[in-house]
Amino acid sequence: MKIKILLLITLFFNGLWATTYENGEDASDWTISDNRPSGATVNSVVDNGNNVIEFNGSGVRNAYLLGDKRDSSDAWSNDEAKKIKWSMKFNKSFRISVFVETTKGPRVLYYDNRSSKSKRRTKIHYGLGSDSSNGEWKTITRDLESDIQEFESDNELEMVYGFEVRGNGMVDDILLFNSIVPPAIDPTTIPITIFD
Ligand SMILES: [Ca+2]
Repeated sequence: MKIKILLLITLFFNGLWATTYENGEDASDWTISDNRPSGATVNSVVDNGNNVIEFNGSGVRNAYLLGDKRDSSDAWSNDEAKKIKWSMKFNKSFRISVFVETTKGPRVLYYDNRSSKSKRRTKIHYGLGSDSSNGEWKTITRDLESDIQEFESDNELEMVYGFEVRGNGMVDDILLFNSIVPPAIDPTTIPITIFD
């Protein structure tokens, strides 16, 4: 038992359990994937003393992409993680989409401030409730494979490609991980893998 505990701590500090794709300090990896209406911006800003990514445009009519929607040189192409975690602050409508590959083909999981959930063709929707856009920082953790299997019990997650935001607001600390739940501390303060 002692050996197992030590192994978990070692994995934790070697960063094998999670990959951070955003810590808020550099917005240059983001692209504006829907720039109509024009004028949308994405920047690294300081909020409560912490670097975060801020999206400023025409609300949900603009979109901002990290990674890619499909396999490409920009895509995360993470075939190990089954879960995702991010922090966000919105005070109006938003939509966060996670683009993945499954054994049954590409899927988009998207999360917003509605309260329903549904699946239409390759798109799977989960509402996080109106409280998710109350203007305060929220940390969202989703088991992507479970979210897929709730609608497709015989499907499996194969790869995660990227993350898209619609809406005016902020995000921070986007990471993919496996079975160990990340601690409630800023993951940028521990030596985990940073994806450039
Ligand atoms: Ca940060």
